[in-house]
Amino acid sequence: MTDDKPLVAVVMGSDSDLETMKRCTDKLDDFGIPHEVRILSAHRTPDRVHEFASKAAERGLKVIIAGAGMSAALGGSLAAQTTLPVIGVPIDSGPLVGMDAALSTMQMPPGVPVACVAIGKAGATNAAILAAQIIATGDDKMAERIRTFKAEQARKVTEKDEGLRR
Ligand code: RP5
Repeated sequence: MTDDKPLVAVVMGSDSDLETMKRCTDKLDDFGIPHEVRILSAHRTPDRVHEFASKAAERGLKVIIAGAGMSAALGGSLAAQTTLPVIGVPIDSGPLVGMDAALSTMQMPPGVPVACVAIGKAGATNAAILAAQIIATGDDKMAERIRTFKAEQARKVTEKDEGLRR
């Protein structure tokens, strides 16, 4: 996290989601994206969700990432109360290990979209990359960082392939 004004908010339903969502904040750090982290629950602290979501855009945030498990109403609840894009990360907590959260996040009724990424840590990482890509649509430096990230990712895979073939 930096001292700059946050562009991304990483919101999660419980501190039990922190370990998973650390993948997201680490990746935002890699991209140099200033972000804030909040614990807000759609069902346990609905008033605080409203307070946060209704002021998020005017505070200069560009993207909200919402990690939540089980019935996972957080992404939808935030999306209902902001014009910002909301990316939902289904957390693999609870007896259904994230399938419930994935369906709750992706199956938003028409009119209130939540962009749903993969369940768990892979999704938390991808949420940060997707947020970076959204920001990059209006930020050439961020677009360059994403190009570099993708090239580096490809280089590592190619190196492994060539290592195996040798
Ligand atoms: C959801 O319920 C949270 O996002 C978390 O994944 C799950 C369990 O929460 P805790 O009981 O661990 O606080 O709201």
